[in-house]
Amino acid sequence: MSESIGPMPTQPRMHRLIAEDGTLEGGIPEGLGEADLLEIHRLLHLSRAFDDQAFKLVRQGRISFYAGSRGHEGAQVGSGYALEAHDWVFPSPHRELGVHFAKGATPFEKMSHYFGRATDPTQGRQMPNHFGSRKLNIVPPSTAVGTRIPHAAGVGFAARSKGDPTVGVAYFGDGATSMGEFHIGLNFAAVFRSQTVFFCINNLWAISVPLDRQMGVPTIAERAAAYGFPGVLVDGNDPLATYEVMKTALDRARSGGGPTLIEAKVVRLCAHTSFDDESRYRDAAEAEEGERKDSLVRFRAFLEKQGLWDAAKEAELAATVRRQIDEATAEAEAAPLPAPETLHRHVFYEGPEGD
Ligand SMILES: Cc1ncc(C[n+]2csc(CCOP(=O)(O)OP(=O)(O)O)c2C)c(N)n1
Repeated sequence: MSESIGPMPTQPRMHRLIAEDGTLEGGIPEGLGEADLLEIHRLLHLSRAFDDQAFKLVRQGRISFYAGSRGHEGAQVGSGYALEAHDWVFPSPHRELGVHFAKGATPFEKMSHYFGRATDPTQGRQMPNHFGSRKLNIVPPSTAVGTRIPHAAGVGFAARSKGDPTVGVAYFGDGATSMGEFHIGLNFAAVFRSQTVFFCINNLWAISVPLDRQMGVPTIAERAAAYGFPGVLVDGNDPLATYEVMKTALDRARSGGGPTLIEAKVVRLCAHTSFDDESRYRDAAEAEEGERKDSLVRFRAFLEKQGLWDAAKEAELAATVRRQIDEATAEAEAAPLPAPETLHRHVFYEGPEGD
C-alpha cells in the first residue's frame, strides 16, 4: 500500500461496568443510588414480561403483530433511565419497549396500543409497534427505518437555537445506518452542533441481513469520526454502562458540546418480529450464546453481589410484574375501540379544540 494512504482509524474500546458474572468492574455511575438500581432491575423485568405476553397474544390471535425487545433491554432501560422528561425521543419502528417504560409509559398504555384501543396514546391510529406519546415526548416512529434520525437532529438544533436544555434522541438499529437519513442526520447535527444523541442498538441483524453486509467497518461507533464528533461503543447487556454513556452524551449535548453517536451491542434473543422465521437464516447458537450474556441475568447477579437482592425478592418481583401485565392486558382488551366518528381526527385540521 502507498505510504500516502495512512492506517485505518482505531476502533473504539467497548465500555463496560459490569462483567458477565455480575462483578462490578467500574464504579457505579454518579447519581445512581440504591433505589435507582432496584428501579432499573424492575424495568428490565417489566419489559421482559411484557415481551413474553405480547408474543403469546399474537399466537392466540388477540393482537395482530409484535416485534420483540428480548435481548435489547439492557441497552433500552439503561439509556432510557438517563433521559429527562423534556427530552424528545424518536424510537425505531420495532423496539424500544424499555425506553418507553423508562420514560414513564404504563403497561396499560402499551397494551392499548397493541390492541388498537381508544386508550392507546395515539388512539389506535398507528400500526402496531409504532408507539408514541405526546405527554412523554415520544414521537411515533415511521415504518421507513432511519427516517426519524434527521428529525432528532432538527429538534436538537431547535433546542440549541432557543437556549433550551432539551435533547433530541434518535434510537435506531444497525440496518438504519445504511439509510441516507443516517448520514444526513449526523452531518446536520455535526455542522449545527445539535443537542442530539444518536443511539444505535446493534443487534447484528437487519431482519436477515447480517452486519457485514451493512458496512465495511467493524463498528458503527467509529463512523462518527467522519462527521467530526465522538462515537462510543458500549456493551448493551450492561444497563449501568448504557446509562453512563447516555448520561454523559446528554450532558455533553445540553452544555453545547455537540452530538454523540452511541453504539450499544446486543444479541437479538427473538425473531425479528412475530412474522419472521429466523431459523431460515440464523444459527441457533448465536441466541444460545446471547442468553448467557442476558442483561437480566447479569443485573440480578450484580445486585446480589452488592447485597441488594436475593431469590425471594426476585420471585416477588416476578409475581408483581406478571400481575401488572395480566391486569394491563385484561383492561386494554376490554377498553373501547376508537369511535368511528372520530376517524378523521388528527388527520385533517380541526382547529385548536380538535388538537
Ligand atoms: C426504508 C426501509 N427499508 C426496508 C424496510 C423493511 N424493514 C423493516 S425492519 C428492517 C430491518 C431493520 O433493521 P435494524 O435497523 O437493524 O433494526 P432492528 O429491527 O434489527 O432492531 C427492514 C429492512 C423498512 N421498514 N424501511
